[in-house]
Amino acid sequence: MTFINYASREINCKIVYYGPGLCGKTTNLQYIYDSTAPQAKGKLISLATETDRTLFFDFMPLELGTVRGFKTRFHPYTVPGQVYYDASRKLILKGVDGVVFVADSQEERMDANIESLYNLEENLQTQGYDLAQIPYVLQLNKRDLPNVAPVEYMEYLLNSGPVQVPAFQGCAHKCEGVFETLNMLTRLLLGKYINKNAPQYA
Ligand SMILES: Nc1nc2c(ncn2[C@@H]2O[C@H](COP(=O)(O)OP(=O)(O)OP(=O)(O)O)[C@@H](O)[C@H]2O)c(=O)[nH]1
Ligand SMILES: [Mg+2]
Repeated sequence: MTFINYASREINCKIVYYGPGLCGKTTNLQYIYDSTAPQAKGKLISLATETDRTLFFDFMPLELGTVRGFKTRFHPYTVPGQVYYDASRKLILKGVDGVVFVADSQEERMDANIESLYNLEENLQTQGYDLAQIPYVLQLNKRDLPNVAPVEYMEYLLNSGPVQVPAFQGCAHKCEGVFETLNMLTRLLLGKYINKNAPQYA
């Protein structure tokens, strides 16, 4: 995605919510949509199966105001988490600027979390991206459920690479942790691109 347009003074960022099936990616986007003022958002487009599983993606444009004279527009997408929709996940990652990895905190979903994170790294690599170089935030979702793995254990499994990323606990279906996660990613994105590329506009 074209990131900064100096002529029109616009910043556009593509954000992708990634993670295993049923971890709560669509729920995050749904709550962002429900809690955002009408003038700041476009239509939420969801391509879903009859059982509300994401078939291709969810998408919703968001305007988050002006930063140093630049209009900031975010374009959050979710991928379908089910293993066999890998071609769609690859397509949706094209032009990505930032990633939210939504992990499912239920103990029995740890293998699925690891597999999905590995799948993310691999799909980024095939397109010439490196997860370690991309603004990236982790959300440990479904913390309200009784059978969750300890946070420290999940951090060890999913966030102990060379670069540790910000991690937030969430209950997306109650909107907890949803905006904390999104705000951190937008801060990382704007920090990375505005500070580096546009100091003359400060
Ligand atoms: N208990 C609990 N349920 C949640 C939470 N977040 C999402 N859910 C529920 O989990 C189910 C799946 O959520 P989705 O947002 O559709 O999951 P998804 O990651 O988009 O799934 P795919 O589209 O198949 O990849 C729904 O019934 C949500 O209401 C949470 O924090 N706690
Ligand atoms: Mg979904």
